[in-house]
Amino acid sequence: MVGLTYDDVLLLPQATNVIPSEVDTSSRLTRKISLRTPLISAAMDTVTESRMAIAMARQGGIGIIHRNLSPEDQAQQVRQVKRSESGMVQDPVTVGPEATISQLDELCGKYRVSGLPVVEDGKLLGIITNRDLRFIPEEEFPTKTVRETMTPMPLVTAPANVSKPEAARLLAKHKIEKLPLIDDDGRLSGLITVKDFVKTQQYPNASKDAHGRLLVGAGVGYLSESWDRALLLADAGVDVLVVDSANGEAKLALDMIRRMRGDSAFDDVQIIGGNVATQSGAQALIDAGADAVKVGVGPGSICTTRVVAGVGVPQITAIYEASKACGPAGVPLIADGGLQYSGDIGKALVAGADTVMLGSLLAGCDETPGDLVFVNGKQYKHYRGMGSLGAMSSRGKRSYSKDRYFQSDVTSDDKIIPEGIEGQVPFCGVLGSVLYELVGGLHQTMFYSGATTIPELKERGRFVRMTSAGLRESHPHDVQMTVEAPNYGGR
Ligand code: RVP
Repeated sequence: MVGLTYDDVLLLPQATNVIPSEVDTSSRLTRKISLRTPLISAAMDTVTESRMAIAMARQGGIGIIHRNLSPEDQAQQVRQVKRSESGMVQDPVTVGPEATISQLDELCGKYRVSGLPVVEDGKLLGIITNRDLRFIPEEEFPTKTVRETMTPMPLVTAPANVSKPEAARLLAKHKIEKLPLIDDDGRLSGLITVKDFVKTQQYPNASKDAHGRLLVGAGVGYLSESWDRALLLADAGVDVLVVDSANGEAKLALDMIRRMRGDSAFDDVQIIGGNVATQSGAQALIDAGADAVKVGVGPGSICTTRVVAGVGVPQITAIYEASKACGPAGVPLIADGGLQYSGDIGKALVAGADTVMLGSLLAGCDETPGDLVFVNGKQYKHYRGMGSLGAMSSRGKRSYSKDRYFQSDVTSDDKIIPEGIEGQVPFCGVLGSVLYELVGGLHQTMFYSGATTIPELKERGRFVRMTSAGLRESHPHDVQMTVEAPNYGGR
């Protein structure tokens, strides 16, 4: 078998009357979930925590929260995404009347909210927001209570079944930012905020669940302790769980998917299995009950599996082979790792993928975890493989991701066999502008291919294989680049 990857192929230009800005990039993430933007941010500790997941979902994609965190912290990250914006917060964070302003401040910081309903024994007593705190000196925060400071009932409220237009009317009429919803006994049953209305208009493509909350995924392992982690995440409202393994065909990983699929706790959760790189690997995941199959063994920019273990399949061939199992079964395929340019997205889709997962292309964004690093006056962000020594070693805190590489029994850091490296990528600003370039590139692919939808692109796309001279010709050549383009060389 010959193994080809992104740099080995190009898509043939075709007759077209498609206008790039009018194409529809919606595609299936799993059996039950579709995304308007077929992009996923990788479950890596230098790529996806709640901030990134929120930004991805707002743009119509989805983020998978990494699992190099305690189960509680990971579930907390999921909750932050689910609470970040929605038509209505069903289970709002609240504060008790006897809490101090310092405690309130901590809660608001933790949940990234600007104010909270004040509740005692389920009953709404009042509301406390930035407005109430504006004239309180900071020295008084540790002693002043919420009861002394809040705006008490009667407040403008609405019943739980209030319609969206009516809620918007009440917010506007009373010039308020938060509308608590209460039942006949005055018990708090939800909260609508003006911010949510603004966000809905600002991000019309956002990926949302039936309650208007942003979609989010999270990675889990397959060892016995992963079961409790998965239950915690399901309880936190996660939409998608990715059973995350460097060899998705390993019996333990398949058993985990089978067990989850057979348990009603995961009825509302879509399960992604991976990673595999062959038809039989994809078939094994489908047979175990996976709702999507993730493909990629060794293509990642930070991955050394192919040289350390000598194992892997170049990514275009891996996608094509796996799609032979996924296509007939109607199970979506995720192409994970190895994408360097926007043009690789269309290549992955034509090879058989439905969505793509990105690490290095997003790691330089403002929304990723970690601070900016300055090197010779240029700005960078750290980016490391989950199989790197740094991610798998304890270094003072526990690593939760060693089992991705089947090394969870390794107790000392000098016995780890890394399958990834640690590095940095240029800082590239906010995710919104990076995705604008990536999705814009996909629009162009669709124009050249004469496709107005992703299924049409998958159907119509045809490859030509290149030589190394063809690849050299594809990139700028024989000219010294003086200005970096935002989607080439400037990242
Ligand atoms: P890339 O987008 O090329 O940076 O690749 C990201 C992908 O690489 C991840 O989604 C994951 O599948 C894989 N990965 C993460 N860590 C490692 C490793 O340490 N080998 N590989």
